[in-house]
Amino acid sequence: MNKELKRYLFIGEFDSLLLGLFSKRGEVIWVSSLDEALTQTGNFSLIILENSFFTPTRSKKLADHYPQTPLIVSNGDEHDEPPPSVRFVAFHKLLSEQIEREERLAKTELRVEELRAVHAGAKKLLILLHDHPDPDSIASALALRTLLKRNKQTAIIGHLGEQISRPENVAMIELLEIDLEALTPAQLTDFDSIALVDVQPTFFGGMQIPEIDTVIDHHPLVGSYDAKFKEIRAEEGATSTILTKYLRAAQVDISERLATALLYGIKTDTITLNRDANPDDVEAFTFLYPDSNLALLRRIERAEVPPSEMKSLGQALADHWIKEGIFFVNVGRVDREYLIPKISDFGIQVKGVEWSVAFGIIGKSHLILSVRNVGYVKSAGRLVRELFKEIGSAGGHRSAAKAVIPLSKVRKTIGKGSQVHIKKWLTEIFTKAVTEKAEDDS
Ligand SMILES: [Mn+2]
Repeated sequence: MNKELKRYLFIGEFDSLLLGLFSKRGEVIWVSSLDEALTQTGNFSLIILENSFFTPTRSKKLADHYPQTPLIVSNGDEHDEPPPSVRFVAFHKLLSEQIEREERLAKTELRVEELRAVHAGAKKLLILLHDHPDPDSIASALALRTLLKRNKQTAIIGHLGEQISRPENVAMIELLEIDLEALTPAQLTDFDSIALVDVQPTFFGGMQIPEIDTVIDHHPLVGSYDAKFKEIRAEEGATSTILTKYLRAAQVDISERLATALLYGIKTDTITLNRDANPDDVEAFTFLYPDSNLALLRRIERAEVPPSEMKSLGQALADHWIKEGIFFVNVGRVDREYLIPKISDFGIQVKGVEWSVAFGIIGKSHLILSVRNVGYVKSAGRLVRELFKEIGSAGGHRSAAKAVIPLSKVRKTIGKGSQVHIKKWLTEIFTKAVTEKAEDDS
């Protein structure tokens, strides 16, 4: 993505600030007479005439001399017979958009420089993900590694969870040849710099993790912590969107592999731009799309579900009930955690349902809940935090959230730990929370 060199010819009276802004985008030549304008060498990308300088004769001479160059008159006035090849542009409008865009890019580029400086001295960098790495987190890690001009020797992408099992994620890692390491907490001290993407330090709960240098995430800020570089953008649908903006601002070449990963990251986190997506996500998606390998993406998305799991899926769906517009599913004991969000996604499609709550028990030790809603009701993330923050880790976005609660805490809270009791308890607290009048919900 090499930017071609732009050359601008300004003729007439212009503010120096405006010329300064254009000079960031290319070379600016500023003259005050037609003779000067006609004696320039080389070609221009654009010729901009100031309103009072414009006459049909002058513009004709310019058009003859620079036949390849568009002429813009900074004038919103109507002309009876505008000469061909001259565009009268509401220049102030065009300019304000340009200026905003320039400012945004310049600001983001400065952020990238800050970020690079934070990790510049590190011999061994760790890009750490949450315990259940999903496409958004994996793509963001790849993007960060590219942005920091590092490779798999100088920047490890790791997580503290189990081996990855969700078929689509396994396919993504295999087909895009991404090296992801399952680490133990003790190994964290092997690195002299750590960056978190798609997760924040507070997610790791009471676990002792070393000092974190960088946090880049789109989940709402949870708790307080220190980091040299923090970019928390809860308005974005995916961390991949934040990293795509960084790569664009820094004019980094995005390989097909990286574009495909980022596109998939945005796609899964926003359910193809349907959930919690904002214009930035759409823009990043549109930008990445032409450079992505769509055939490969289809292979990732079509990842096979093991036949043994069809049975779990069927059994799980059998144990469902609907109350107050909430679709509940007790998935029961499962080996593969990804079945729970999968079933929750399915539940929100049921007619008349506004909420979907799927839950199951993993490893005989934890109750996992996956919550979805239709988007125009209370925030799912806030709701699960309010319900479970005292007894487990809980959080998420407006329409998708998750909670992980140790079974010991469940027993302490409700006195019992059987599935019958858990079902009753969750039905009660969710119907109450969902139907309760919202005090301050945004
Ligand atoms: Mn994410």
